[in-house]
Amino acid sequence: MTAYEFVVVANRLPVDRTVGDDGSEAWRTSPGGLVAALEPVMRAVDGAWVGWPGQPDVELEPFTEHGIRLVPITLSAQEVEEFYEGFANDTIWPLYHDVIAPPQYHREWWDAYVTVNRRFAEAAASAVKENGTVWVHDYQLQLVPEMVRSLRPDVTVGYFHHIPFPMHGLYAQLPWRDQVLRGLLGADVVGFQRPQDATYFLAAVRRRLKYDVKQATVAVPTPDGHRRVIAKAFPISIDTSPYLELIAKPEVQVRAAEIRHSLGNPKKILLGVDRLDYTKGIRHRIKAYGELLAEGRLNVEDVTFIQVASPSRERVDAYVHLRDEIELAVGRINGNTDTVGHSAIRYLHQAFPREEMVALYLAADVMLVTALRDGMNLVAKEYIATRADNRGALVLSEFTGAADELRQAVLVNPHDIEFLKDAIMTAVEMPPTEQSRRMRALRRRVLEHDVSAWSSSFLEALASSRSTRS
Ligand code: GDG
Repeated sequence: MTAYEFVVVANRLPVDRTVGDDGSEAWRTSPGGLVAALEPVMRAVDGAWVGWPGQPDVELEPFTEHGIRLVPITLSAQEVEEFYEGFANDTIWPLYHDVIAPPQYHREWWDAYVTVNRRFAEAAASAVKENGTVWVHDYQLQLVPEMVRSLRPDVTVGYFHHIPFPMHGLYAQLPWRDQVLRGLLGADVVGFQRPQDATYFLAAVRRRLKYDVKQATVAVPTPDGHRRVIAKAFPISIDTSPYLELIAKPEVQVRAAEIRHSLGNPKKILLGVDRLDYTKGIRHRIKAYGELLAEGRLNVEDVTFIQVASPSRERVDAYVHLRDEIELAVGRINGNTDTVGHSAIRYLHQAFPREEMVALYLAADVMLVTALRDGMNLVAKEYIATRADNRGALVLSEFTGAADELRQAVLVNPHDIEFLKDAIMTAVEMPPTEQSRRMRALRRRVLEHDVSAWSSSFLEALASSRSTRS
């Protein structure tokens, strides 16, 4: 195989397979921020992307799409169940989000995790050039850094963790806690969303492995001395350009006006946009809103709340239950408060094209981001990017990575329903001058610190770790 200077390893390839009416197959670049951030880097240095195409038992040779070399990894249906739905999404995901849902620990899931991580590592190790760079992404692949290092000691390895890292008291539950730490420490730089995540990781390394930790540097023992590993925060952001382009399009503006009109021209539109996930605090948000209506602090004739809950992980039990709970709560509130002409909550269990999402952001007077735990939360940043007129208000949970940066949002503890209700009222009633004062500062932050600033800062740290390597 041709070898590449820069290899990205992520659970998913940055493309989705589409099947046309005539049965023909094609690939469409998925519009994620990660692709946008890495595309320029990959083009500049000749890169490849190792990942799973998203369907079981698909065996594909490496291919090039939109100028990116793609190296597909095959997962069997059983591996999708045990590695992806099981260990990644039903063990690590709930544990790392502070046990909001109970993590399931199964030894056969762990075995599948090790097997699949090795497959990714082997593909990356054979795709990368001598002295090249491998950048591994996220919690599905925590063992890959160490596996790549042992296969290819010449290579520089980076790892970025997109979700939170839990405090030691919770992390210690993981039956394979030491193996996972060793897996991550195979990287030269381990990046996290918040300084707090890096602190928890370093504390776990110190306590469990007894390695020497000084500030952000871990000394990992090797047969001939030690290796230095840097662990620190690199808060991720969005590619702002497609958002700025879309809000300037007349058809998107017309669509935003149409949305407001179709809701009966409410005085205020509230919006939530999330994958349907128990970490996102959708139930808390609905409860608070329902109580505001019941108490008469909000009136269904004046406000509408649109909740987009895009389908996610639908084969994992916790997600099936969550969907039932949310739909029950929405049905109750609408049943109790709707009038013939006005609906309290427009609940959309659907995924929409980005144009429609931007029209929704444009239409929304108040954005509700009430996650109970979230690595960053890009929705908050996307909403801000679309507010070119500096109007609108963001209610933002303290438990998101975004809250570290977006201090001018209306910050809230979503567990405290009274506080959440007051925060929603503050946002609904915020005078335009106050909206504008806050939004200016928020926009400055998001536009300056975009996803390319994020990837550059990570890659600079990785390059300097290489130059100081002993
Ligand atoms: C993980 C971490 C971290 C959602 N529904 C639709 C749609 N989306 C898009 C949003 C946004 C993205 O999905 C969701 O990103 P978030 O950051 O909000 O959350 P996670 O999916 O949990 O992402 C998170 C992130 O990784 C990056 O490091 O911030 O903390 O959990 O871009 O707009 N997009 C479209 N239709 C939908 O229906 N087009």
